[in-house]
Amino acid sequence: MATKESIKKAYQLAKEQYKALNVDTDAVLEKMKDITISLHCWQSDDVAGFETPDAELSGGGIQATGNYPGKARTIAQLRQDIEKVKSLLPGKVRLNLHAIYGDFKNEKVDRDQIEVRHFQSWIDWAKKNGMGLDFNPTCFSHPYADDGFTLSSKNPKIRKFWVEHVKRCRKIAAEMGRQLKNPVVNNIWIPDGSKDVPVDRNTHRALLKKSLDEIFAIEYPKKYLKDSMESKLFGIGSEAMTVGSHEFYMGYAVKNNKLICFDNGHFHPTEQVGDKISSALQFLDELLLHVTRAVRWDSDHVVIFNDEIQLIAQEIVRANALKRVNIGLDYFDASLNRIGAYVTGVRAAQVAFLFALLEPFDTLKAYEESGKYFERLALLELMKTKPFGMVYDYYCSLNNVPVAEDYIGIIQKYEKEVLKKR
Ligand code: RNT
Ligand code: ZN
Repeated sequence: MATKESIKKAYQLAKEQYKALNVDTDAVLEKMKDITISLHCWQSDDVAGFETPDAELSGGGIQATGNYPGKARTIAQLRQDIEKVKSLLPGKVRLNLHAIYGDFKNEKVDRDQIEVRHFQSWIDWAKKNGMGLDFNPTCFSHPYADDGFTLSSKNPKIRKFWVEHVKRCRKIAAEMGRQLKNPVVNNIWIPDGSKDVPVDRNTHRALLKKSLDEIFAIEYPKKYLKDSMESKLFGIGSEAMTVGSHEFYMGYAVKNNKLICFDNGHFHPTEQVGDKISSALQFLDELLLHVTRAVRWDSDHVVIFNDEIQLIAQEIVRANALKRVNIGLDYFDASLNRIGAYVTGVRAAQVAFLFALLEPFDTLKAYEESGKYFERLALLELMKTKPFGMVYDYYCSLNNVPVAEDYIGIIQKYEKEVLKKR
């Protein structure tokens, strides 16, 4: 275990190295305070939720694989886990809830019946923990999602049911935002699509548009609620067509001044979400990110510090858009310690933003503008071996959370004392 003193010493050395490139590490650490990561509640229990005691993720083309012991089975356990995660992270976090995580108290509440009261204990918990909340309608794991269409269903009864669900979610989210004095992003993702080549894509998309128009007919103040929509390329069982494609939601968001959510697992494997950010920001006020790691497909692996996430963070920082991008995570790996999955993923995301903030952007830009492409390339490569880990360690130390590998032992202890006993 490194001492505070040695961490500081290492930081001083790092500071000098960055200073030589005109990068002020103290100022960068100040900026890290502006980076809030929204923790997706669903890594804690493999997207099961609390509608019934034995609920499981089903349908929707997403899958949690693995059966590592210790998943949260009650609201109390989930809260305990999130509090543990929070205690191991520097920087601000919010909690991102799905509608199936309501406090239903053994009552059978169907999705078209949910109300603010089912989430009041979450609002109170968030207030107590000084956290903002985000929200999501749950348009999967339900008999009415079994035929693969929800908001774009040709069955009027099914479509009406889901429209009602999402309307209620917006109402709940706006009330959360009002009580917490902190806007809640309500992100709509639907699994709608078809396994084989359909002939009538058009009607499904027209129905989705109609449903969204109905859903958004009620206006809520932006200071309480931000509406977002998440596109997707394909899912298991919807390989041939996804109704809510990128073009669909981009068009809808631009026309109606909504947020678009980029999940970096939802595009062709060589497409880069990082490259999309400065395009979308020309036309939209704000974005939402679902930062994830796709391994060959939308596999929702734990986020790591890879090229993809580096580019996402760099493009946000380079475009000076930290205030316009809401950063959420989205993965659910059931094959490893779930608390570890959270902390490792959030730390990787934070390191990506720190790495981006430590970039000598002005120098790089000057090289670019004067056609000095070798110099630009060389400096970009050099930045990869600069001691940003020492800066991150110091950031952890300043925030009184475990530094470097120290969090591993703490999570092992939590596993032994808490998770294994569940
Ligand atoms: C699914 C989407 C969506 C979900 C969550 C649980 O492909 O990424 O965001 O992962 O709503
Ligand atoms: Zn997502």
